[in-house]
Amino acid sequence: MFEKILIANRGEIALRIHRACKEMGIATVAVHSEADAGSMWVRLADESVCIGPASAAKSYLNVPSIIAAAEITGAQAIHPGYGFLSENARFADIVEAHGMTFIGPKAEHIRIMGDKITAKQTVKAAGIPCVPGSEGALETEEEAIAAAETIGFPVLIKAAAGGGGRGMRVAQTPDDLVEAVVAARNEAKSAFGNDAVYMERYLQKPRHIELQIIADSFGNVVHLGERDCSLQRRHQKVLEEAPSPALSAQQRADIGKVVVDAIKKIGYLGVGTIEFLWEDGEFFFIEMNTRLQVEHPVTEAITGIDIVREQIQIAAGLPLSFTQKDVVFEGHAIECRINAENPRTFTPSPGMITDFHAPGGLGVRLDSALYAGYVMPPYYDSLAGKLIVHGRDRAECIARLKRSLGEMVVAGIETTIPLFQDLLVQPDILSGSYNIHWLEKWIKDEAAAGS
Ligand code: MV4
Repeated sequence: MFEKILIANRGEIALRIHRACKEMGIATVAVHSEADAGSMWVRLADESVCIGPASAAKSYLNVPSIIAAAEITGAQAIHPGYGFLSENARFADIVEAHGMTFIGPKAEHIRIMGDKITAKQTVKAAGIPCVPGSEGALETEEEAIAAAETIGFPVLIKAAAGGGGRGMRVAQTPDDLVEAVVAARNEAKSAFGNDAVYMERYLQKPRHIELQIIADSFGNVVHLGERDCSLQRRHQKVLEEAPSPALSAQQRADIGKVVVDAIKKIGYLGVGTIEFLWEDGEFFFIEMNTRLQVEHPVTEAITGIDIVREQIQIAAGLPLSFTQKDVVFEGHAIECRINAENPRTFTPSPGMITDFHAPGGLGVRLDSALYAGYVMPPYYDSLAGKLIVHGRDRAECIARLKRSLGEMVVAGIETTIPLFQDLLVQPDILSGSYNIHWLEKWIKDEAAAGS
């Protein structure tokens, strides 16, 4: 087992990883930018190294600086968290080339899944149902027209190097097609330096349901159930829950088996999330994430499994601590991503936290690095904390979530806490009847009503 792990990330996830390490008796190295020098996870870590100025490009994305920090502190492994370098195959290769362990999948699988075309081809060949679409990248207009005629309109043009919604264009009719392909290709080129695009049938009202899997180096693969992440704004998840209100136990078991068998065939290692669109009872694969996800705590809440601990154990060559039959789903969990933003305009609201009080009680978890006196910096994402609440069922979970939000104090900046308090009285939210478009429509309607 590792004696020392360098955490190549910041904020709540750096603290989360630090916590798992300390409980395992592993020393931690925090790396931080100049702007994060006074932060909680730096203070709690056993050692810390300043890796550069505030800008992420010069600090948290600065590979030579991070590798140097690992070498001077003698870390045996690096945990990338999520975002930043967590899905950078070159970084994974460099870490391993320096004799350290990258706590994550093999670089080969990061590359395969990072290209959305090879990702689909790989998982489809392994038996996972995908959205009907083009075989590969669209090279010519004629190919696009032929593919669209086979798929049927409306179709969606997507960037192979994309994800998170960038470089996507819908074509409702044949007249829109060429323009949609050209626009998607141009955006892909400027955003990713790669203009490869592909086509899929456009699903009009799906839910976003993702399956958590974990695989060790002995061929054991287990799924930890699903998370419903349909409540998104501009491709940013706002609220996630497990299990999905829409799935039956049979549907969960069925897709779980298909995915576990496929992940075994692929030879995947570590934690991973298979993203589906779910519409009219059918699953359609869209992407696979080869990292620990922001919303992993809702899965931890209903399974009682420490996913980061398992991830570290797997990276150290140990087997999973459990088998599929040991995984029992208990109750319901919901996560609110609380951002340092105005709750109506979503304008970022960095600044000094003048007062802070975390909610507590049975089934309440707040993953946050905030404290009274902390200055929320303007240089990074606006996530201030994740409030994860568990209950014996969805109704109890919602009641507890509302109570927790009411207790929480973050003074000195604006946060999206009021957004969640408004959401949690909406009939569609209370009944779980929402799809991927629900939140943006509700926000737009609220703004129009001048609320
Ligand atoms: C889709 C889709 C409809 N049909 N693919 C958005 C980002 C990326 N994860 C894939 N996305 C979508 N792909 C087909 N064939 C709709 C979306 C989509 C979406 C997906 C999940 C959650 C929120 C979303 C918001 C807008 C569009």
